[in-house]
Amino acid sequence: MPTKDLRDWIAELERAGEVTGVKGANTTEEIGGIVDIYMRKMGQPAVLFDEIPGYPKGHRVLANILTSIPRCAIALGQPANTTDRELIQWWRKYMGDKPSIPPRQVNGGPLLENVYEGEKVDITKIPTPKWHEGDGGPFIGTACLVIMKDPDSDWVNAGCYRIQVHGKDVAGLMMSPGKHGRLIMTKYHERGLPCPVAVVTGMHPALFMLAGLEVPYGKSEYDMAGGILGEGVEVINMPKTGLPVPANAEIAFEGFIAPGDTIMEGPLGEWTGYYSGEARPEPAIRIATFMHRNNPILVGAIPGVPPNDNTFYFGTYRCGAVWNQLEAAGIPGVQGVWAHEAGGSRFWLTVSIKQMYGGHSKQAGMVAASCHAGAFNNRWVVVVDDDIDPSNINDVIWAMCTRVDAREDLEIIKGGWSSALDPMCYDYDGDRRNTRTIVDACIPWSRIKTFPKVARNSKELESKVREKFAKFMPRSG
Ligand SMILES: Cc1cc2nc3c(=O)[nH]c(=O)nc-3n(C[C@H](O)[C@H](O)[C@H](O)COP(=O)(O)O)c2cc1C
Ligand SMILES: [Mn+2]
Repeated sequence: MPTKDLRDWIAELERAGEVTGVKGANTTEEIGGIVDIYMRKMGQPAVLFDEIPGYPKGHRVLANILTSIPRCAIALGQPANTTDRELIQWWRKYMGDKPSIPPRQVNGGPLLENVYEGEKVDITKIPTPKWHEGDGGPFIGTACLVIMKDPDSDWVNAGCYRIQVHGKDVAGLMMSPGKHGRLIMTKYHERGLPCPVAVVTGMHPALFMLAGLEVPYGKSEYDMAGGILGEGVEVINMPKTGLPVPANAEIAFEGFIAPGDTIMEGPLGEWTGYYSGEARPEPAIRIATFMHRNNPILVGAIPGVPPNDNTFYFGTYRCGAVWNQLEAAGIPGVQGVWAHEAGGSRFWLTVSIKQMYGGHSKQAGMVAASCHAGAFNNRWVVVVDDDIDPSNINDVIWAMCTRVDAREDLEIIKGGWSSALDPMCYDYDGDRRNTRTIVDACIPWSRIKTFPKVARNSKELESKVREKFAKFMPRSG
């Protein structure tokens, strides 16, 4: 059995009613325009575009991929009816176990169905949308793997960094400082050597998820993805660079980044919902080989006004990481964590606790706002009691409306860990910081026994009527 690929995931989405089709939308603005609408409201299916004007029928684009709990769950090998709470527990366990299985070399695969070299390379054959009107051009790499090998060891890194199409055999690559790809590229360039690189799009989403997460320096994302899939990813080596790419991926190309070879790159709307400036010079990939499956599917994970593709998969991962770190810091009674989708999974965290002592809720809020997984770009932390579902924004707002006394319950922390992507960050001489607010929306500890009674089902009545009248229950909630 070949390892699971993108098409297996799409087939599972079809069975779960998690994907819809759109025909006839163009790449210049219509696909992006439609994806923007689908992303805005949670609970919408993924969208598979076909019959794209100017391209052969069957050359498709898949977007709005990981903006639902069922789609994330299926990608991680879990049932479609997994709840957000269960998914967070899955990540917590995953972070503890860190399963890892190395890739397996194979001799061929569907990716080799169409191979072009030299003059014949033309990546513009792939329908590549301009995702938002203000973008600097079409981006073929959003949900992608950028593969590089450390020149000093066997380490193969696969990071997700955006790739802009600049012509039939040129692409731009944007890697922020500190990213593994950038560190590896710098090693080649410091030795005066071109950096070999391969780009893959349209692989099983578990690979994309790992490529977008902070896998430690020196560890291959391929091994980690194998751990999720339960078997080593089948790979073939690209002919010029020898870099391994999944044998059943949809689209791949390889090439070289010469020292000092840059091209004006960007902008692309960011996960914060804003642009961060104008086009800038970034490394150029000169493409030597381009290959794709028959009827290739380009996959997009589009940043933009959240909720977006970062929100759910990254958000549920972050919830697990913050939960683990709260417990590691000695906070008892954590019942739930939610990195709200509208906050791009970083700006807003809700933590639910079972209060056990005075000061417990403030302590939980301070740790959530400062622990490694929660601190970067955070702006709001709301701590709620255990009767509040942290992923239900109505519940959270109700708690904020009825359990907060601003004189006591708001803490403002200045000089927090931030970045230029936060439009409200401020500068200490180029050192980007932000202000964050902790809202203690728990019932005051001193009033916990006398606080007005909540007018809602007891747990007992709730489960009794849910069971007896199961077929009359609303679809969700
Ligand atoms: C959809 C998506 C797009 C991303 N785009 C970029 C990007 O263009 N540049 C970048 O430096 N990081 C980007 N990131 C973040 C990196 O993928 C992430 O930091 C990852 O850990 C990088 O891999 P590395 O740890 O091997 O460097 C993106 C993440 C996602 C999920
Ligand atoms: Mn890495």
